[in-house]
Amino acid sequence: VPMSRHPSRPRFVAELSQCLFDFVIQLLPTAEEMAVKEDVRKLLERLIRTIEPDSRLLSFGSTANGFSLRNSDMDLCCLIDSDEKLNASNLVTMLGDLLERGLPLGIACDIGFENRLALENTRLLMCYAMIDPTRVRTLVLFLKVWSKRRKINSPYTGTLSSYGYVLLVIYFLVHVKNPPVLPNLQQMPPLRPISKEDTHLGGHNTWFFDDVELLRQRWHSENTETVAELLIDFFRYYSRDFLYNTSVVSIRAGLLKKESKGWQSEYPPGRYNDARERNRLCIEDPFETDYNVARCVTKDGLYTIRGEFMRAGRVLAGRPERAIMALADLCA
Ligand code: 3AT
Ligand code: MG
Repeated sequence: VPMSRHPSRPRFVAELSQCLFDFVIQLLPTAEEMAVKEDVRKLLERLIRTIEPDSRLLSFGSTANGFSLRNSDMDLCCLIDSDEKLNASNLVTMLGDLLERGLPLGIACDIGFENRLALENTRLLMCYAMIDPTRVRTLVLFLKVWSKRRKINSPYTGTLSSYGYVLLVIYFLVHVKNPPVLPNLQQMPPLRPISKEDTHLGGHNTWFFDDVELLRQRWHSENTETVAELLIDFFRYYSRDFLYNTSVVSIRAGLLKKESKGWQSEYPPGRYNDARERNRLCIEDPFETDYNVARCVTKDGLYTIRGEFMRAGRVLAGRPERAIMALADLCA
């Protein structure tokens, strides 16, 4: 029997899953890179403490949530625990000088101050990643590489931040997939009563179910789709089904309407930065719910992003001979 040049669809999809794992694994930071980053964080923290002894320097973003790629920047957040933040401006000056001159070992980093919400949303994403590490991490990391290679991961020029893409993936796994791949950590009943002081940060409710060990014992997804099946469906959903003009992605509450958040284009189009331009693509921040994470996405940016979702869908729906070729084509 002659071997078919075109493997069957199920075989293609199975092969694609394997390729996605292999592809993502070689892009992960090495243990050495992680160790160097931790050394740099400690060094900077020691420096900061010479000025403000009651301060801490914590890592957030991809370095802390398990979604980092090799050689990615490090996001750091400086917290001052004392009430009198007398030295804060000295600290900012000192860090500014330091970062301008460059850090040891060629590590690039951003340092922010008192960004406690970012620390919490980092922890939320990390918990989601830990519930189903293989599927969640592979999907997220692949989409990060893909969006960078396709040049649609640039909030400064009108496309979407990595954080935005991660929220699209989690929304898809919690609210679109049926049965869901992930539970909604912000809507699960707490194990014990919680008080408002414990859960609110600057007026925002930051509570979520964070006992991942317990979840891994008790929560099992009925969804058995492979990474490749999920990826193909992700591209289908965001190129065909999601209603960009009227809908808001919310990992906290599911699908919302722009109207219900006052994010529709109710004003006559002005020339600069009017609501319409800011809210082309709407992704609600999990905690800061009046904040649209995708507010930087412009009309052109969204057009490009949607075009890329469609292109990816086409590449994977076609009958490529081998999964590895499809992946190469996808990220070309
Ligand atoms: P890269 O590896 O740097 O591409 P990342 O996972 O570090 O991706 P970002 O650099 O986009 O992601 O964001 C780092 C963190 O900063 C993630 C989140 O805690 C916070 N953050 C970023 N953008 C926003 C935003 N628009 N609203 C609120 N928090 C944000
Ligand atoms: Mg980052």
